[in-house]
Amino acid sequence: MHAMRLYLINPSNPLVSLVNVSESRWNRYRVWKPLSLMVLAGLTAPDWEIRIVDENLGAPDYPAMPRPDLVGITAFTSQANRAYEVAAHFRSLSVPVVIGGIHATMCLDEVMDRVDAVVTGEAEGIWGEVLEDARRGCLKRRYDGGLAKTSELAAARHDLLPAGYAVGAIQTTRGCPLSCSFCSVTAFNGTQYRQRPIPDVVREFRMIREKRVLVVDDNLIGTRPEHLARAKDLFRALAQADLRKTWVAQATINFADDEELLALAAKAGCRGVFIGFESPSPEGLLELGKKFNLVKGRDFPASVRRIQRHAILVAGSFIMGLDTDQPGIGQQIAEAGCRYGVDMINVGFLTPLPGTRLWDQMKAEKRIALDAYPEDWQYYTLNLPVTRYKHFTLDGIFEEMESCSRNFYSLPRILRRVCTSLWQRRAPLISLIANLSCRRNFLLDGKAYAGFKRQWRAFFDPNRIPLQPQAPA
Ligand code: B12
Ligand code: SF4
Repeated sequence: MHAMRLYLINPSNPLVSLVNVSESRWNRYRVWKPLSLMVLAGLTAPDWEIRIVDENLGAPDYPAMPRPDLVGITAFTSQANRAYEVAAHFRSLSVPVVIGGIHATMCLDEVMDRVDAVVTGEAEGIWGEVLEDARRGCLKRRYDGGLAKTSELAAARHDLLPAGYAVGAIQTTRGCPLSCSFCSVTAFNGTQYRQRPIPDVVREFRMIREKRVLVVDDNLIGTRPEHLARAKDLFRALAQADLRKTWVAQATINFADDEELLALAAKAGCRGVFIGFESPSPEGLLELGKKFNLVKGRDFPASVRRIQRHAILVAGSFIMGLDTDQPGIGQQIAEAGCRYGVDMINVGFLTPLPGTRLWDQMKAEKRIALDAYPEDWQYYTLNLPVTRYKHFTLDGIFEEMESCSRNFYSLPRILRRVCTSLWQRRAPLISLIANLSCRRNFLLDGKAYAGFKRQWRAFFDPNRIPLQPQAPA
């Protein structure tokens, strides 16, 4: 029996400024590893010869590569177009192609038409069967992995990608109980917060080559007392293992509420946390269903300060273009970021992603402007406006984004933030690189937007994104 050759491919979308290495050297310091493919590789029997292709490092010359027996492609929604291009290439060579991941799960019918097999849900429970069927030449059209038992997760293959990534990746929990209206996580990974056994996480952490790690969990510490207790145990175990690694993670603002948790996180190597503030106004938070941020008496600046006192950087995430947002929102978000005292901000346009409550609402209200799928998926990067906003024109909302960026990422403000983090011994170098990379990415987004508008003028029906604001139908 000859060894079977498997290519696992992460398609790239050049419109995602965050992963654009060729145009921003700062992004070289934060090219994120495609963990889904590393996990799939970890689930693959040793008699398969595996190659992971991360197109974010540059697309290879596929025709020059040896012919594989099977191709597996992952795709977020914004990567779907490119995924179909790559699939078409391999199918033209009669190589079977299987797609999995969030887009395949949410847009099953569309994906089915373009590949040989689709895996919906999490792959752990089903990937072995897919490989066996592929080996026997009898792939089914559809497989469903459902939700995996986190006690049974295999370690990802951290050895397969080339060296040169600045940051490794690991996952310690899945699912989020909070179910915000714009977010795909609850729809895909469920409301139940599932935690991996701590010894498994520590063992896998050791396998990571990079000194810096992204913990990809959507909500590292969870929401309930038992979640927090487990997070503390995890941090104790990581500190005890003395891994000499630093890491960044995502959490909700309750991360700030427990001094012991913060001290343990810092001791375990935590140097940064992404926190979803989402909107500077209570009305905005209500609109997004982010009630967790509306807890009475919550003092954001004090919370941020408490986290930073443990030498942990805080990145604040915001969404622009809500029905409750009015002209001036760009400035308001920048001011909120400064007032809260965060080290950087990440702002995206309100974007209906398939499978979310926001998608259902926008569709029902006929407000999705870019809906010529699959071509238009490439614009679902959160950096480009794809929908009709209640109070903004197309140019208007983009100007708000520019004003936000110009304000928050002005050089004097960057300098002040970096000096403060130097003074407070809070990873000033990371702060500097992250700020410069965000500043550069906003400029790239401007370029992408100019191209997008040129195309829009040339090809698109002028009624798709009106130049005047439109109230919901
Ligand atoms: C880390 C992360 C990133 C990283 C790294 C991405 C990467 N390539 O690894 C960065 C920061 C670059 C990023 C960027 C973006 N992200 Co992001 N990201 C995540 C996050 C937090 C974790 C992803 C992860 O590694 N999960 C762990 C792995 C193991 O799980 P998984 O990917 O789901 O894979 C499992 C299954 O899906 C399945 N599977 C996946 N692929 C395949 C393929 C095959 C063949 C098979 C059989 C199975 C299979 O098997 C795996 C094991 O069970 C997710 C949230 C989440 N919970 O997934 C958001 C998420 C995926 N991101 C999202 C978005 C919107 C984006 C951006 C568009 C916008 C942005 N600015 O953040 C960009 C787009 C990037 C691009 N086009 O290249 C959305 C995607 C929604 C959607 N419908 O597409 C998510 C779900 C967050 C959300 N709140 O909604 N992201
Ligand atoms: S935005 Fe964050 S808190 Fe809200 S559902 Fe998604 S992962 Fe959970």
